[in-house]
Formats: sequence, structure tokens, C-alpha cells
Amino acid sequence: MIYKRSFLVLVLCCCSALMSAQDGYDLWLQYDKIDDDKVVENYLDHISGFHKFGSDETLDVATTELKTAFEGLVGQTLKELNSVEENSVVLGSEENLPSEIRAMLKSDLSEINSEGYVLKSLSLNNNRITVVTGKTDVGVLYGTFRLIKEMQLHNNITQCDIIDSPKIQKRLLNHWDNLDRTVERGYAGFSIWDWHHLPELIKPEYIDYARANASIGINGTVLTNVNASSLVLTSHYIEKVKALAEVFRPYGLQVYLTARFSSPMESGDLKTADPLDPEVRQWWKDKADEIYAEIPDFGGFLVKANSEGQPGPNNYDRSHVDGANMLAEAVAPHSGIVMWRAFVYSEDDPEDRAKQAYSEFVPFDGQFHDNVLVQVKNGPIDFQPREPFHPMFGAMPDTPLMMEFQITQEYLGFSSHLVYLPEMFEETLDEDTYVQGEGSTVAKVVDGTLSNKKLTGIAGVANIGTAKNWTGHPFGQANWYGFGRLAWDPYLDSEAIAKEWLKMTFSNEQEFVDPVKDLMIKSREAVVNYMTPLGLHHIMDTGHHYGPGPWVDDLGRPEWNPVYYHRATSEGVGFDRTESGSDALSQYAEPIREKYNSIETTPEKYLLWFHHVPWDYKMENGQTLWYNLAAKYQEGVEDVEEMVNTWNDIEEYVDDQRFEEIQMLLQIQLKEAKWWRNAVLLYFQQFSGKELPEFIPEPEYDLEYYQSLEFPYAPGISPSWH
Ligand code: GCW
Repeated sequence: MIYKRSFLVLVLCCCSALMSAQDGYDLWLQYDKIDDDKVVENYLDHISGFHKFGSDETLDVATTELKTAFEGLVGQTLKELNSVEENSVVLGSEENLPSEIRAMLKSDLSEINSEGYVLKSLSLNNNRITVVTGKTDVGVLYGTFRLIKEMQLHNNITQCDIIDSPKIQKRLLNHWDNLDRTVERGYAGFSIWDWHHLPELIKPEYIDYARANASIGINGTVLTNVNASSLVLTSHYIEKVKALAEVFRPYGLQVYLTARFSSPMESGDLKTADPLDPEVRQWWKDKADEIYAEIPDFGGFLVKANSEGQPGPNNYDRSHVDGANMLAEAVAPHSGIVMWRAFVYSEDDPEDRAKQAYSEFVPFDGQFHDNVLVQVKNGPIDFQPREPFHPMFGAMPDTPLMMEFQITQEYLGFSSHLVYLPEMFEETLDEDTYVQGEGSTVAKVVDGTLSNKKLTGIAGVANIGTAKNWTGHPFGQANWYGFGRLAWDPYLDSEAIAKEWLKMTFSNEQEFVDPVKDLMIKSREAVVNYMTPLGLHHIMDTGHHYGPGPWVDDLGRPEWNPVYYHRATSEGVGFDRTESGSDALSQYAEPIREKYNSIETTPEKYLLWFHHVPWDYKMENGQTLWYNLAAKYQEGVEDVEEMVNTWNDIEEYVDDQRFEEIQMLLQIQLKEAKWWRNAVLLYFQQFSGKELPEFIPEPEYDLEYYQSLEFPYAPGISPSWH
């Protein structure tokens, strides 16, 4: 007896040790037992089993997920029933549902699109049932994940009446993954695609990756880096891509590849890649046919052309339209699409880099084929902690524009800093372009409603790697999750997204959710404050983009140097983009143009983006620019101090492993926020010639020290092994 009891204690200890050791692999799909008995009772009272109509593999995936989730969350097996009974969950697409159920849901079903779902409690022949349906089995899968989420959030499921459809069609992750498994701008280990062992070895990670994406409605993945290798288009690699496509298919996830423009010369043996050359055109057609023969639902190509040294149509004096349309014709017979990136700027062009993409692309409006999307970064420079929206949004009404966000934190502290990006994504999506009067938001451009576009898309550059928890920083998962949610519905509130993610990932306790949600929301402004306040941008150290480097001025191309962006002199600081400067402002519609043309009426958050401002300029609070700049940097440090304190206060709600990891990471963030403050203020002080305000603590080191720091092995760049 004694022996037995101590054995039991041992077993319990092991279990609790396991429970408190959370490596984060399960992401937001944690199906731990719900500890609130009332909630569990509600679920047990309403769900006793499931019955499915149809035999698609997507439906199998949905029912397997439901079983796993139910068994985890309420601790009881979910039986498959032979017929519809009291308390059954009924799953099936519209066409497979029995006609009586279909009739009851007729009007609900008429409201959804092909990927939408209806989740509804009904009474059928006096039996209470919960129906999960959609026009397609993928819709049913999305609806199933919604039902699971309702349980993860502890919501009452007695009277389900939920109808939802994605507002954007192509909801993609872009992996900047190289075939050697390094990841450009990746901070979470190596690429999850184990090309060497594909197609034979299918790793469980591939399945869990697909599950995670399906749970948030992501329906496409570009497997390879936009700085592309033509090798991936060889038959050897197509076989490997096919293996991944087969794993992803049941989850509604299509695969796409990046197409290196010079591939006909590199993986083929042509002498040119000129898009108007008949042989080149034929080569791409044959290549597309070859891919589609293996992968019938292949999504299409993403292309970075004539940008940062990548080959493209300009090499042959052809335009972006020539290049994009050639590829579009190759994939069109297979219903494929081409996503042509607008991230272009030229080393020979003295024009303000912020203007170049607009200047180059807007004249082509209406000339791209129907299956081409032009993919535009959220801002006109490059994924900074804050940028005004890209002026191309709204300026090409006859071209579908796809939004490109960066989920990986290239310029936002890598995977060391906790920065909740959906707050930033939301800021851009909500911006008003005014192109068709007030209310012409970026979201309406992207979801196609502003100019009645049929083809719509949104992409997020992934932050995923071989790290056990996928994203390096445990809160990086929230950025993947939140991107997916906003891709589904760009009008969602980032605060609501943060709350649901926290509940699903950590704990439903309000004492935990409320303060940590606040921490997440504030984390975005914190990083702006300690890195690039008041409209400063691109003053990160060059190459790796980690830490401050406002002093860098010796790189080959002017726009690679931070001094190009801040333009500090003894008179002032900031980039004049008004009429008196580069006039980038003219690319925006009125009233933005007029409003931002004067320092007084420009929102302070964009001040130094659009203006060169004297150090002594008196800002709204009556203090000088210099004083306010210092105050912002200090505020950034204090913001992180507050994040540290908030986190320390919620220890009881989080397992030890993740609690401690995040605690340590926040210490790194705090240290680096101070580093940023000290280095940047000491640097600008040389120009302002003014004392640091008294609230700035004496910097630990001098400027020379900060300038001497080097990070040759920072992650995310080509390793220099030698
Ligand atoms: O943000 C910059 C990065 C490059 C990247 C490029 C792009 C893939 O520094 O690493 O290249 O943008 O978006 O093409």
C-alpha cells in the first residue's frame, strides 16, 4: 500500500513536471484539459459524438482534429456515430448534407463564399445537433477549427450561430528559405523544409505546420526565398515540392514557388531570358506544364525581379509588365497566379528610394494580365518599425495589389524582442488613402472592395524555423497567428486577436489575459520609441540590421547607408519629402498631401519621415525636437521596464519553461533598448550640440564604443564561415 502510494506520487510528479515543461511546439493549438468544470459540463452536455457526411481527406483531417481537441479539452473520447443523434456534431459540405439540414441552413449558406463556414445549433427530428458546414470541405475544416476555438476560449456552445468567410482570397506565407536550409532574415533556426530528405521523409512538423495554418485560414505557402535559386524548378526538386504539396493539400494549403527570372538560362540551356523571346516563353510554358502535371493544384509563382541584384525583364530592356505577363500566360491554363513584387529601387536612380516603386509601377496600371497580383510592401521603404502606408495602395485601381507584411522581425529586434506586430499591421490596414474620398482604407484596396477586384491577396514573410517553438521568441507565435487572422479579415481588431491568442496559448484567466494583452499592444509603440521614434527610419546597423547604426555612411549604394535616411546636420534631422525636398508626398492623395506638407500639421509619428526639422523646433508640447527625441528614447526604455514588471507579475499563470524563457528574453530587450537610446542620442548629439536632458541616465559607454560593435555572425544573413 505504502509502495503504491509513493508510486502514485511519483507518477503525479512526473505528470506535473511534464505539464510545467512547455516547449511551445503546440502553438495556439494547446488542447490541455479545461480546469473549469462548468465549462466542461456544457461541452459534455452538447457533444456526445460526431457524424460526418462525405469521404474527403479534408473531412478526415477535420474530424481527427475535433477528436484530438475534444479529448484533450474535456477529457473524454469523441465517438464517431453511425447516424445523426442527439448531441452530435454533424460535419459535411453543403452538397453532402442531407436535404433537411441543407434546407434549414439555406439562407446561412447563401451568405458565405467558397471557403466560408456555418457553425450552427439546430434541432433535427427533436435532436439537438451542432452543424459544421461550408460550400467545400475546406470550409468545413475552417468551421471545425472555429468550433474547437470556441471551446479553447471557454465560450458557451449551446446556441452556436456563427457564419464567417475570408475577405481576402490568397492568404499566404512567404518563406525566405534557401535550399541549403538557411533562412534569409530568419531568426528561428534553419528552414523547416528538409530538402535533402524529401520526398521520402515526411516530418511530423510538416503536418503540424499545415494544421496551424489551416486553423487560422492561411491557404498558401511560398516555399522558397524571393532571392531565388533556379534549382527548385528542376525535376529533381519538383518531386520534393510535390511531396510537400501532398501533405498540405488536405489542409487547404496550396504550394507556390519563387521563380528566378534567369531560370531558362540556368536550369534550362537557353542563351537568354528575354521575356519576349519565343523560346523563353515556351520554356516557361513547358516548365509550368511539368509542374502542374505533378502538382495539379500548384498555386503559381512569386517573383522578385530587377531588385537588389536579382535578374528581371529590365536586363533585356523589357518592362515588369512583359515579365509578369509572360509568366502569367504560362500558368493561366492551370489557373495559376503570378505575384510580381513591387519592391524595386535602383542603384543608378538618384530619386528618393521611397518614390521609386510608385514611379516604376503606377504607369503600368491596367496592363497586367488578370492572373497577376502586384505584391507591395506595407510601406515605401522596407519593413520599418513604423512607416506610412505605401502610396501605391489606391494608386493602381485597375491592378490587384497584394499586401506584403513581414512577420519575421528583421528590423524589429529579431526573435529577441517581444513586439506584437498585428497592432502594426492593423495601423497600416486602417490608414485612409483618400483615393476615392474619405474611407478609402488600405484594407479596402487589399480586399478588393474599393475598386471591385476579383483577385485579392495578402502575404506575410514567415518567422518560422526549426526552433522547437517554431518562431524563436514564444511571442513570435502571436505574430504568425495574428497575421493569419488579419489575412482572413483585415478589419479585425488586433487587441481582440491578442486576447484570443493568449487564451489559446497560455491561460483563460482574466488576471493573466488583461495585463499581458496590454503588454502586447504597447510593445509595438515601445519598439518604435527605442529604435526609430518621430518618423526616423532605417538607422539600424547595416547588413544584419541588428542594433543601432545611424553613423554608417560607407556602403556602396547611397540608400544602403542610414545617413541617407536621417540626414542629420547641425541644423536639424529628418528626410524632407515635401515639395521643397524629394516630393515623395506628391504620390499620396489629398488631403494627405496638403496636411503632411507642413511640419505643423504632420502627425508627430511621421514627422522626420517627411521633414527635415531644426533641433530647436518647438513641438506641440512646447519642448524642442531634441528634447522630444530624447524623451521618446527614454520612454521606449521605460516601456520595456513596464513589460518586464508585467511579466514578472503573472508568473503563476504560465508554465515554468515559457515563463522563464520570456523573462530572460525581456531582459535582453531591456538591455538593448538602453543600447539603442544611448547610441543614437550620443550620435545625434554631435549634430544638435546640446546636452542630454536630465532624465537621460549617463550612458554606460561612449559613442566610439557603440560604433565599434560588430556582429558578423548575426542570424538571418549569409553566414561567413571563413
Ligand atoms: O528587407 C529587405 C531584406 C532583404 C530582402 C529584401 C526583399 C529577400 O533586407 O534580405 O531580400 O528586403 O524584400 O526582397
